[in-house]
Amino acid sequence: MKRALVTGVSGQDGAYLSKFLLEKGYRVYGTYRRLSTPNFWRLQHLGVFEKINLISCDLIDENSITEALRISRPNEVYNLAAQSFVGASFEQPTGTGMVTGLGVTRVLEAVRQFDTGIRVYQASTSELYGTGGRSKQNEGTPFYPASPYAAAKLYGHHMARIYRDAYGIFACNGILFNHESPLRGLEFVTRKISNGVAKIALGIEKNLSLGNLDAKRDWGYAPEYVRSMWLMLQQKMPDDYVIATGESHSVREFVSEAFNVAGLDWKKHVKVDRKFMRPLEVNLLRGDSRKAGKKLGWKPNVKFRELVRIMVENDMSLWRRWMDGEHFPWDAPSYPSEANILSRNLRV
Ligand code: NAP
Ligand code: G4F
Repeated sequence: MKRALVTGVSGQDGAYLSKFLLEKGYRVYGTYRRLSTPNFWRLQHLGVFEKINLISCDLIDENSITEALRISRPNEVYNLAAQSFVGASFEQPTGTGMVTGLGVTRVLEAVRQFDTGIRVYQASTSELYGTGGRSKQNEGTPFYPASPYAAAKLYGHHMARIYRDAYGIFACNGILFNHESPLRGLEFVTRKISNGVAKIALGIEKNLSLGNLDAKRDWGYAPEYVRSMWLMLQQKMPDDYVIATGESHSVREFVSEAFNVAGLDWKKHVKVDRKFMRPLEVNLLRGDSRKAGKKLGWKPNVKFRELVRIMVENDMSLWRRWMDGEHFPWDAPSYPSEANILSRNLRV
């Protein structure tokens, strides 16, 4: 039986990937951080919580990474753990560098010392392209990161390549464009919108405050994207791949489509609040995943409109069940209104 270690198992991708690997017959080990309140709702939601071997580990603590490798003795490591929110990286630039950047080196170095035969997937990102993009971005497009998050990820990206070239470690960078789902964190714009629309449609809230509506993203469906991570580690040779839908839509289009699903006019409910704008913005991401199509046989099926519908209908259905008195593991009811969270822009 193959063994996989997934760092960041409590996150969106960690949850879907674990389910995928269990279905493939893997023994799955997942690392989680010690938090004051445990955060396993996604694994519970997917019905896989009991099937995963959980190991406490923090990417700032190298001993905990070595210990995770010793306990799991994996064939494959999927390094998904990160401070993954671009907005927060402007507020915590050094912390983001320590986790999202140096954390990668800690994982790679632990692998090098423990067993160089372990295959490593590094969660790289389309944010690496930053402000430079105009046409479709592929593996040859220059990187020009535009946030502390992206700069940290670029460092991790290069370290994975360096460990591949220097030590022969089978390390792959998955340059994944934005991928969303009902399990997306509530601070990311798609889920913020789908949850906001559901609450407005059900009369729980009246308005939704957002930042830059003009930014464009290439949004895909997370359960399909985790398959590409696994495919990368099954190849003969390690390599880096862009994973994307090839379509780009603005935040405004996402908003309009999401309110449509609920039969509402977005213009009556959406306010622009500059507190949700970033000091530097990535205006346009649109990926070219032809290499992944050709070499991995990977292609996306769920496109923009279906993705929006899946997310809005899911949040509406869960809020209805919750209001009917049903209680289940879920993030939305305990998530505070972002109105109470000050941004650095407004603190000065
Ligand atoms: P996510 O939902 O934010 O999950 C991040 C995971 O990392 C969580 O399990 C989190 O644990 C964990 N984590 C945070 N800080 C940590 C630390 N110091 N030590 C150990 N674990 C830590 O992110 P995601 O959307 O699943 O994304 C997975 C990875 O892909 C991330 O590296 C992200 O940067 C990258 N990525 C994501 C996308 C996307 O569109 N989703 C696109 C490209 C790349 P807690 O639950 O305790 O917070
Ligand atoms: O949903 P977002 O926060 O995602 P972002 O910044 O694109 O990053 C995500 O995708 C990356 C891949 O490209 C990952 F590497 C990263 O880990 C993360 O998963 O913001 C999307 C866009 C931005 O342009 C943002 O300025 O939406 C804009 N936006 C407008 N109003 C907002 C809001 N973003 C958030 N989070 N909240 C708003 O109210």
